Amino acid sequence: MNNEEIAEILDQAAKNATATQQLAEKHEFTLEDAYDIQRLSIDKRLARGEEITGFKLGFTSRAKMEQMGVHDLIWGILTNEMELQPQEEVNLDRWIHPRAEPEIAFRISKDIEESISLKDIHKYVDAMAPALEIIDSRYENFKFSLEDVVADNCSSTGYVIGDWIDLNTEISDLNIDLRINNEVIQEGKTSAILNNPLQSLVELSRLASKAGIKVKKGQVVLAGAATAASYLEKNQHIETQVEKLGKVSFKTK
Ligand code: OOG
Ligand code: MG
Repeated sequence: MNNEEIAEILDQAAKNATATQQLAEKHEFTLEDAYDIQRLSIDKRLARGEEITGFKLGFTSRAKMEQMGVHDLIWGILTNEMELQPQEEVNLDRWIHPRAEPEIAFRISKDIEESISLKDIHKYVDAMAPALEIIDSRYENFKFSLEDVVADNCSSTGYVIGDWIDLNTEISDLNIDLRINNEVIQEGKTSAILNNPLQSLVELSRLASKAGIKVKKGQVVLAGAATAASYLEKNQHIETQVEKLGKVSFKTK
């Protein structure tokens, strides 16, 4: 099976909310193939009229690596179809076995075309916000290898972003949590994300420039979850609270 055929399987699994078996071992694809498959599956979304709204980093914290058993930083692509509005009520039937995780989002203010360093971040990013990511692996039982999860666009399926605030606030060591129906289910520190969530932008700039991809003005970047993710059920209120940044939430039905 070639990369295009594998991309088709993953795209259909996402579209039909039906899990597929893992593919990397059976079809012997490499990490490089996996990113190619990810691009091919995004091309299918673009052909349906979706637009790229940003990027996400994955496995930037130990909590996530340990929960999923994958220990390498990964990156994926976000589209407008994945974006939810704050407080939106979303029907869980559109997904397979969704989980939510608390994140920090950044807003790009100037195109990034090369690898940038931490001290230059403020030239390219003007705001940040509390965010929630919804991940929904297209693989059975939410189990995958590094190659599998990358090919599956890093389980990307939804995100919601709170109010943007200036980048001036120091965010390297803030409390961040995940609340379901007002009960704290996960809690951590933003330092869990690569010691400083801003470092995720440095990593993205390196990976994107190497792949020949521009991170454009107006796009958003999710830094990666600071805590493990939790499964969603119907009729829940899901919220993250991030010290100094505020909160954002959505509902399920
Ligand atoms: C892969 C996505 C990881 C994060 O924030 O670490 C991720 C997964 O856990 O299914 O989004
Ligand atoms: Mg995430």
